[in-house]
Amino acid sequence: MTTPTLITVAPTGAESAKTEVPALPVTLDELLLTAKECEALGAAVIHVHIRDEGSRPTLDPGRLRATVAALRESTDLIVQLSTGGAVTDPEADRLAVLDAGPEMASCTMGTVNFGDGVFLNRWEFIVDLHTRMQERNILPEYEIFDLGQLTALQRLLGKYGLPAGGHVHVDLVMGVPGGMPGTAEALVACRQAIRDLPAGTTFSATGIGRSTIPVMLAALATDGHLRVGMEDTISYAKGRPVESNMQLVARAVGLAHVAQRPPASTGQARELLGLSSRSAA
Ligand code: KMH
Ligand code: ZN
Repeated sequence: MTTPTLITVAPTGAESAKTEVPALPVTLDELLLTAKECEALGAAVIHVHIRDEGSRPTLDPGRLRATVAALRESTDLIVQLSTGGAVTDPEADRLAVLDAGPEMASCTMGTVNFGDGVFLNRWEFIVDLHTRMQERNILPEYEIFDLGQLTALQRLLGKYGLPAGGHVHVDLVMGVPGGMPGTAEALVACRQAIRDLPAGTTFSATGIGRSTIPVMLAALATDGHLRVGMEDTISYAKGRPVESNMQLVARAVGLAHVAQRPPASTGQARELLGLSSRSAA
């Protein structure tokens, strides 16, 4: 039986400025519209970064809670909050993201150079995020920017146990300047390392910028799932800015059909991720 394709949309991120990328959803209304349209096209998970009234990245607890509530109210998407935030966000604020009670949250498995910045993820901080998510019944998406971070994940699970519910889900973030390249070869190397994680581990992959297509094709060919969106990709093709997140989701849906692995519904996605038998925190 073929595995359906879990499609995650990451619509906003923390890196692009609204002034430079006007199609970026930055207000709650823009985010909700994007979420509903992407769900209708075939996305099942939304990876959420929010912005303040000046369109700057924020981890404001009130705004995060309101965002989770509004997305739950108007969509059936699995809401995954970013605990990565922006490279400048302090650890305490990143941990406090969990207080908004999402169904999922990201947990990056190591420090990585991130363009001109450093995305700092100390071991103790990772352990804190992992154990707090266990306590609150929040499913982590382990973000992997480099091959060795999969070994760090193996160590984390060996020492501190599986996430609540027992399912492990990984997202390969490829092609970040400072991380692993966004190539089929690098993805296959990660795929091999994922085999050393607990049985049933699922993975998605995203390629930053122009690596989006090779990464998507390689993920589809190796039983992987897809993450797409304007957090990672703002050029649809050379010289063609992305018009909307829907355009990226539609392309991923099309490729998933070509691969004969149609998009997972939100219900199928919850089954795949072991979320269907539990309630959100
Ligand atoms: N914005 C990056 C520094 C995550 O969301 O967890 C981190 C990031 C990863 O986007
Ligand atoms: Zn993110």
